[in-house]
Amino acid sequence: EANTLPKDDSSLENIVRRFQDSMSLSKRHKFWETQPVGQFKDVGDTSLPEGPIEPPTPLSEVKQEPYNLPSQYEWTTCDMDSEETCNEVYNLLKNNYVEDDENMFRFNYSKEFLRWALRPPGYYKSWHIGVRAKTSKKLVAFITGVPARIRVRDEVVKMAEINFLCVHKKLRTKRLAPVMIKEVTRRVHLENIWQAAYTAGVVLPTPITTCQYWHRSLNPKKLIDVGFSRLGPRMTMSRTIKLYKLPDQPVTPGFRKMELRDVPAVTRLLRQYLSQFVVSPDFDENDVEHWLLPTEDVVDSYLVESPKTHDITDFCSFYSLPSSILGNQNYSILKAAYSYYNVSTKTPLLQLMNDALIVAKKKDFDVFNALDVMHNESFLKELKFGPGDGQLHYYLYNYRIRNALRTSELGLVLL
Ligand code: MYA
Repeated sequence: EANTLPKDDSSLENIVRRFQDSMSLSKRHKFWETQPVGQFKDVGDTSLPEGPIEPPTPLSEVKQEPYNLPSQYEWTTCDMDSEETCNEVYNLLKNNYVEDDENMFRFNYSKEFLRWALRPPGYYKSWHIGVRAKTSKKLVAFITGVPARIRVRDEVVKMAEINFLCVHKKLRTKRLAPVMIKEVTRRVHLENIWQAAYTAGVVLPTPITTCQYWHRSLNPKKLIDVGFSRLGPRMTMSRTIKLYKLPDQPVTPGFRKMELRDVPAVTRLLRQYLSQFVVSPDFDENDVEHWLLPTEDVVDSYLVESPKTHDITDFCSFYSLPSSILGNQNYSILKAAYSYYNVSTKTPLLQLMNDALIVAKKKDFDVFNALDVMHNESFLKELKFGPGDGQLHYYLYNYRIRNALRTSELGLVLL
């Protein structure tokens, strides 16, 4: 025991510790405390190295059988090619996935979106994991991973992006989530992958950064009617509608939808742009074709082709993620576009994103959302985005980052 000095309970260290213990940040996390993630007690410890927290184990030592579930439940691998399975997943999420703090809205990912999100290049079917009730075969829980190469500083790391963790409302707080997380971890390890990236609205040990959503009204009347936004002070409905009015057509010459033939140029543009951030995906042409080539009602991408040189100089994209409106007489769906990856080299980012708003409005989206990542802060206020409530925390599994990042150092958008 190196420290033989009696500990004075009133030492600053102890006062700080008792204060932290009383704060939510050091709530005990019985599960997360056992996992190779940055722990709250290590925040600020500059002696810890960046990189993997624990080394890979030999594949022969990875547990070969699934983890045990409570006896009424069984594992299932969800085949997203199957219309029937895709429907079951869609319905589980539609009824039980993420809601806002006031329970007014719930994400309603479309089936086409789920197929897109879960079948990128090199995906593993075994990472699309469901839990069924043994007797009724009803799908009651879900978690997924997809493979990605994520660059952290100058290291490209093979990771799993974990998403769509969902436990049926009737089965909450029974510690099913930790079993699901351990099972997806086991199946990722079986593919010799040892790191993961994920986001959550809840604080867990320990975010690499914490982002905020900003919202740009496109259909202010509906947003106010459904309680998504409120009339500002000293504002009337007609003044509000006028405030958010947009031109009918994009203003940038050469602004057009991305096509298959643009994949090489967009890949070059995006790789160059993303290289400046501390954490970003390492996209190749296959990834760009999958993640950014427009897919109707799923993802949209536009670019600026110089009318003179035909160079591709700028790029913007957004994905489509509607929310169910819970308990409104007049509307049942909120149509939301989410800013994805944007690159400006010639067109000012402000003008490029204004054109993105214009095309989103034409496609009948009610709201355009963006996180304060990458260079987004440079246009949010000027383009009349307002800050949302609630935060989105980004995490890495089994990879330590010494200090939390600024949101503008993050070049990663998860779905
Ligand atoms: S984020 C979206 C999460 N989904 C929802 O919010 C939908 C609505 N909510 C639910 O379905 C349930 O409330 C869920 C929890 C399923 C979230 N991420 O079973 P429990 C911890 C990680 O009794 P339930 C997304 O999809 C919690 O702190 N952990 O709780 C990314 C506690 O642990 P501890 C979470 O409410 C997911 C334990 O679970 C989350 O019935 C990334 C309680 O379990 C959360 N969002 O179910 C997953 N919420 O005691 C991690 C709660 O320690 C991936 N918990 O505090 C890690 C990388 C894995 C791969 C690694 C490969 C190398």
